[in-house]
Amino acid sequence: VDISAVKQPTRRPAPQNDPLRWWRESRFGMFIHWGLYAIPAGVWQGQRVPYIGEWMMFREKIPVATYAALAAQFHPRHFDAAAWVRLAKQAGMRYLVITAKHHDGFAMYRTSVNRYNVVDATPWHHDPMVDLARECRRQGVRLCFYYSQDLDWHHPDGAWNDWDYPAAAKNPARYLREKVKPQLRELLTRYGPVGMIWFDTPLTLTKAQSASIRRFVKKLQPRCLVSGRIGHGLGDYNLPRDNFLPPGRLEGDWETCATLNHTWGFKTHDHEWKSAENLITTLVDLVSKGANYLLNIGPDADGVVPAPSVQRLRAVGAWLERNGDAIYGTSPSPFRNEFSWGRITTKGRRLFLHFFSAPPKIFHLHGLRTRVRTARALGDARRAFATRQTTDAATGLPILAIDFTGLRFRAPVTVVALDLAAAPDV
Ligand code: H79
Repeated sequence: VDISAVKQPTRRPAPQNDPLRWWRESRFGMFIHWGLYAIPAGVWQGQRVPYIGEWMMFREKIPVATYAALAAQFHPRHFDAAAWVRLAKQAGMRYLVITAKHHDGFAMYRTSVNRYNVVDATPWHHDPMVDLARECRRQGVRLCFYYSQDLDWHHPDGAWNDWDYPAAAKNPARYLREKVKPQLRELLTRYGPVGMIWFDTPLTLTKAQSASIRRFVKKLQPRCLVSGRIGHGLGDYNLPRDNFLPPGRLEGDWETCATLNHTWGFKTHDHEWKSAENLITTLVDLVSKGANYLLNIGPDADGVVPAPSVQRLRAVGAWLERNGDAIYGTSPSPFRNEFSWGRITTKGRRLFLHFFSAPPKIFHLHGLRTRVRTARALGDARRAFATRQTTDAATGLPILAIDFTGLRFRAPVTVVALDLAAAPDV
């Protein structure tokens, strides 16, 4: 394996009071899509509706009155905020982003703006965000709210419902004034500190309108982050498209949001789950490229998280339990990002080699100029592997040889930490 190092620009260290700091260090978060769409769960009038579950209303052009009637059936007897947050903790996720209002316009929290919300319109009469806020505080997970600021298929002035409301009559400024801002005010004043508002799908709002939403958030909670999909480059960090896995190193702050199967909102018949191995290597890959991983669960209408999701998240958590040092608070290494054998992350004076398969007995890493003190596998610190640093006579490039005799490779990713005499230089 030839691993010639190509120098990459390194990220500037964040000042202590940078509001992005917790988010950068977290690297792994839980996305939760939960709303009325969990009731039809991908099936409408006996037919399976293609596409993601929470887009049901749009796909079927369901009239507002018909869709709103779903609320009468929403009574999630198994909702357990403590269990959801515990699952996030067990998975090693450090923040949680839940749909406070998705494109269907239904508020999953107590709002005074209208009666189209989980407290007033359902037999449950309960605000789950109160419980989640309490549990996040108790268990040490950052609470964040997803809020669809542009698409709203319920409000006459919201974007994209032209089957109930003629597009020509829409007044987006009125929608922002009557709904978006008053509801954001509620989310930012009633649940304690909010880590971020996760805005989504900018389609119609102008730059001035997006900027005014951003200012509104920051006025209420100056340290609350604003996701990249506020639009017009006004977010605190960048979001590629849903489920996007970047081919290489990214500059700046990024987050990939992704599903566990093929939908965000629960669907009865989507059983194609990504494997735990896939999730772990994806987490490593994203972090090595400078992106956070925001991984979704879609609880059903009873509040139950699908068992395959639970099982996979726990497997990721078990891996992070041993290898979290190589993920949390790390940055992409100054090396080229993708290696045939795996990935590299770095933190301070440590370089973490993430092997996707067992390395050869004598492994070579080219280009590292910094002296290596020790090489140890994470989760098995007893054994230090012998290292030797030389210079390639032909190219003049430094070569590090690591003798991996006795290394026990544990699938899917085994991490070897290199303690360096200084921050890595290539
Ligand atoms: O919340 C999840 C999705 O519901 C949301 N983002 C994640 C986090 C999302 N919003 N929009 N999209 C995903 C993609 C929208 C795709 C579209 Fe289309 C392409 C809208 C219009 C063209 C496909 C074709 C859907 C409707 C028509």
